[in-house]
Amino acid sequence: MNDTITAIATPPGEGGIGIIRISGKDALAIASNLFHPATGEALKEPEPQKVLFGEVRDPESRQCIDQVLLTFFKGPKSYTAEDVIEISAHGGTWITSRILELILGQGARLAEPGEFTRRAFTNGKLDLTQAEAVADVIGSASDKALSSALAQLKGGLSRRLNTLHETLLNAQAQLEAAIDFSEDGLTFQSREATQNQIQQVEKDLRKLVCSFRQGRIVREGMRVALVGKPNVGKSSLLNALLREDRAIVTAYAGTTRDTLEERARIKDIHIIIIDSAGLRDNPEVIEEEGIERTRLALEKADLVLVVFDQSEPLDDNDELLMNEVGEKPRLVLLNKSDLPSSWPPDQLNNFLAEEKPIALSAKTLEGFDSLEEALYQKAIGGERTGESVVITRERHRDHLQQAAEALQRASESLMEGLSEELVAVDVTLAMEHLGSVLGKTFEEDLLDKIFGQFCIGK
Ligand SMILES: Nc1nc2c(ncn2[C@@H]2O[C@H](COP(=O)(O)OP(=O)(O)OP(=O)(O)O)[C@@H](O)[C@H]2O)c(=O)[nH]1
Ligand SMILES: [Mg+2]
Repeated sequence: MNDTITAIATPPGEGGIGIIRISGKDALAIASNLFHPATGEALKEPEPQKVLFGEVRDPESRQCIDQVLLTFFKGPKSYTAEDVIEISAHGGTWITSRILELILGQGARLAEPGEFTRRAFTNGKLDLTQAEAVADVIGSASDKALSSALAQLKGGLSRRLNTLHETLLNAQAQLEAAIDFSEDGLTFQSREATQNQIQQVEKDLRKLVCSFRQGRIVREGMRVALVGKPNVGKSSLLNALLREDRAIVTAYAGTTRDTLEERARIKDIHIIIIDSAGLRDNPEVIEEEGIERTRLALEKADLVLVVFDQSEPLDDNDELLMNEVGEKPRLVLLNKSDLPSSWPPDQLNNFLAEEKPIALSAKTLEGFDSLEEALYQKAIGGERTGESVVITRERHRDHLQQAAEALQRASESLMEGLSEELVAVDVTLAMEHLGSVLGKTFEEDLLDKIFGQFCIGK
């Protein structure tokens, strides 16, 4: 942790500017050996956060490598809280790697992916949720994803969790006091008051856990699986949604054998559309394998588009389909609306019961506006919880879920009149889970995993 690290911070390839970053106690000394300000003075103790113009020269050959701008960020007022130097050179692959090589030659070490941010975390500049948000800000692919990542970077989630942690600490103190001093006849906050505190925190945590579906959809996109009997037009619908002939479409039932994933965008959200093999009884062998994959796709989907062909009479396979979909969130689509319907309205009502189907045609694109609006509402509108903080990572969801469960046990123990010691065990456990999300307690391999997903130079 004490060495000085360096990396090219801009993406590989050619561009207007290429930035090389150095962080650590020798950052300034290393830069002084390579950088020569245009003023002719030596780079001794430059004014922090001020941009200097000059040249990078090879200390051995004295050859000028490039004209650059250099900025010095004096720790702790820097990204990593250490001394940081940023050199903005012309953005050529050769130039940036030459400068990097010179810096390495001065004793710096090449940074691991995410190591700058890891240092920012270790040095207390960011907590773990904020460090994770840095990767999400960089990776965000829509305004919604970006604003949710920025809110987390600015500490939205941390503040919420810290407040809850504080409340638990308070409840814990009351429990401990009751354990230690109860025999002296002192009275503390009543068990009910402590229980109320614990229940309130549990409720808040459960709300956050519920925001995960929304958060993940914003961050990664909504997984939408097209399922239906063979030949109802699933692949045609995929193509129509993508406005591209991506999947093979034929009049032969059983055309699609494998699942196929494609990304599309509706307004500001990403969706991942999955086309799949048609579901039916007595399939052929390859088809059977395809159907297994359809089931997997179904399982992993956030939303299922259940496709029917309203130009063909209903049969047993339609029933089979509804059973397969089970309780998954869904939209029912009646495709081929350009053809005459073979479904008498009564039969339709009986069969679909409470569903509000969308009639549409993959051929004429009739009904597609309704479909896209419905998809958008499913992704965004339907479940607005009024919660401004959403969680976007499974890691957070799992810890918060476990914290909520521990608190539920704690409040049950209080209600049943069990001892404070027992209650305190669960409250402590809940606090530990919150601490894990924030990075108050962590394992090195968890950090390796989180920061390993960063790009080099971040
Ligand atoms: N008239 C009409 N024909 C359609 C429509 N959608 C699909 N078709 C036709 O229906 C047939 C089957 O379409 P596909 O998209 O291959 O159906 P699928 O559900 O993917 O079929 P499998 O892959 O076999 O499960 C093709 O001949 C399409 O041209 C539609 O809206 N109107
Ligand atoms: Mg198909």
